[in-house]
Amino acid sequence: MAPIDVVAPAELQRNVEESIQRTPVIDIHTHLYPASFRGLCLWGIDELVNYHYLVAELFRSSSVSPEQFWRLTKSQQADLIWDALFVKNTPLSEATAGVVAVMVKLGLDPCQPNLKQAREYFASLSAEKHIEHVLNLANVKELVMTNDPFNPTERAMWERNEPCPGNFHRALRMDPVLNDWGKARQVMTAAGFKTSEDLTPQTVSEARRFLDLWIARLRPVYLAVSLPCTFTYPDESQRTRLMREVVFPTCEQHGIPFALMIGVSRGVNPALRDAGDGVGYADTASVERICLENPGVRFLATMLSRENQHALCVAARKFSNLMPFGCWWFLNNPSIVREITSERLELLGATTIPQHSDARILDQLIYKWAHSRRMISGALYESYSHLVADGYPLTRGQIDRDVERMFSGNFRHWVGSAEHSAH
Ligand code: RAT
Ligand code: ZN
Repeated sequence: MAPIDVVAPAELQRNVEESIQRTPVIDIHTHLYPASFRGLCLWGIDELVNYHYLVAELFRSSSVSPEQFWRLTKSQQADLIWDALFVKNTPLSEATAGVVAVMVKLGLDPCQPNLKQAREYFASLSAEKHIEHVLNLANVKELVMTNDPFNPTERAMWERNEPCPGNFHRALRMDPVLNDWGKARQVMTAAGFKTSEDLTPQTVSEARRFLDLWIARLRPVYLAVSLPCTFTYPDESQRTRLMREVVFPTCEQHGIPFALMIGVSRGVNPALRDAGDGVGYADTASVERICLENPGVRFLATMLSRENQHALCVAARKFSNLMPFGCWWFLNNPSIVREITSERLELLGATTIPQHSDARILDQLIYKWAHSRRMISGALYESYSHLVADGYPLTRGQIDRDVERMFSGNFRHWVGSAEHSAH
């Protein structure tokens, strides 16, 4: 007998959409902070309009130079971007359309000639209440921050033991360790760790002790790095040795996954600062070699180039310790999210984490998740409709189970008890 909740073909699309809308998500990579982190907790219209994705677009539609732009105050910068991209242009790009979606959802008029109305609205809010409101609107129940002990402002917050609510998980980000050992060393040395330029046995054990200390302090759900598109593993570099001798053994010992974010070309146009990074095709075979060499470590991986996505899926078919996640940064556009999600569903079923927001400004959760949900829903519906067309009796329970896995279950399973065992 067929199960009672088999979905009728005519109801399939609506059922998938409803399941995607009502299932809360764990946003596994953001740059958000709780209100207790004051200056690091960004929200409101000036921050939204000054998002570096929009700064990059400004110079295509205004004659202002980057040098002139950086001399302005934050609100002057926002005024300029608003005028150039929202008043004198139609907000067609994903980053501009996102601001419109946020404003409309919060009851603001996205066609105003200036930001006065929006500024008044945000000035009347409290950070704590607004965080709660936005998380509810976006249906994000938990999120993972990006926590950088090499950033002095952030380091000071953790050293002061600022309170951190339970739904803001920590991720220990260690870019300097693997991309700029000189900078990492300075921070370690200032904190009393005895490291040298060369990776002597003492340096290796001190670097591990530094990570142990920060793991104890942050109790992170994963450790993470972003790597350039030129990244190869193994190679003759210090980075390979640091990965092999410091990072991977630390992950294995603590039972904490490692997130590889590969494919950035940093500072392609340095005058644009944060907005000046680009993308490049990277070597997926390096990810395979890392997974092969470290069967005791669980890896999360996201790659920035569209051209790397298929090979990353194939790699995940070979290595059960590899979890592809998200459509990162320049890939977080509806058409590409749709394409990548379909590719993953076809190659890996529901065993991936389709998206993270990368939100830097709290309010962005609203549009990033609304837009991603729309596209994930389309891709999932398409996969199910092929299955149903072939005669499979798909049930509502199965739809809910798949969505729950992709939105939170897979991540929860991957990080396991990392947060607790990191004590
Ligand atoms: O997407 C972004 O905002 C980028 O600037 C980066 O932060 C990137 O996501 C990263 O984590 O390095
Ligand atoms: Zn990021």
